[in-house]
Amino acid sequence: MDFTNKLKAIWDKNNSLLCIGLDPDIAKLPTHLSDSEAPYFTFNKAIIDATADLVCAYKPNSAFYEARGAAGIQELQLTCAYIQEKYPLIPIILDFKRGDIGNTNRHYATFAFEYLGVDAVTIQPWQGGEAVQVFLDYKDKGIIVLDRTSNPGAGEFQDLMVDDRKLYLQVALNVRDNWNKNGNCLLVVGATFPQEMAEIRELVGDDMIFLVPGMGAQGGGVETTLKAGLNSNKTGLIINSSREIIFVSSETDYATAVRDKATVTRDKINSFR
Ligand code: OMP
Repeated sequence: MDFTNKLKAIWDKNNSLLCIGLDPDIAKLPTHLSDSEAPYFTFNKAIIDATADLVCAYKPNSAFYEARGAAGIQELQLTCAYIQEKYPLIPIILDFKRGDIGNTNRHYATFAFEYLGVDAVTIQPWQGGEAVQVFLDYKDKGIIVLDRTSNPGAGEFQDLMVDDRKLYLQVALNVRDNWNKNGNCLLVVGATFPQEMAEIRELVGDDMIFLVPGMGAQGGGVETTLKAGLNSNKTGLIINSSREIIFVSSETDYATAVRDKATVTRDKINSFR
């Protein structure tokens, strides 16, 4: 099943727009895990088992694994394989924000789609459609393009006026009209900028799905996000939260606390749909 249909099915099945970001950090892990052989995988596994009926996706961010070298990459691979085997209905988004010339992108895509076998990736649009075509050609995979990011300094380039429109609106329009021929493109739109999110929704219409980071630890609001980004089917959003959920407790029974936090977050999101 392609990424969009897999996502739509799990939105319905789990009644959830919540994506949990699997961004482990050795300094923040429950202390009893820091000495274990595969601390990130062990940590993730418990979180996945505790939340698989509450989420619409998991989003491991490659940076947290790459930082630990070969061992980290192996734990990323184990995490993806575990989800694929035990919870095959839940899509995996590899957040790696890659982008280079086409020949190099081919190898990034191979890592994500052939080696890890993930369902979607985040990419940056800076080098243009010709360069990212190699990602777009994976028709069954979700290609999630950075558009209006959640960080405080996002506007430095993204807000620049280009032909009477801000750059993030030009990117959104270009993705919709030129890159989305296979219907597999999504946009990253931060929860910290609801006004910009509303403008993008208005411009691109109902069909484009947004990956929304920035809720929780970065201060994005639930109500403002839902108001700005929902489409007319009351979906259209993958709302990510990482630190606020996964590090809610450092006790040995952290998975129970994670489940409680994820339940509250999912239900809060649903209360504004
Ligand atoms: P928390 O702030 O802990 O919820 O984590 C947010 C996650 O979303 C991290 O993995 C970020 O790298 C990622 N992210 C952003 O925070 N802002 C963006 O604009 C884009 C992303 C992303 O592509 O997911």
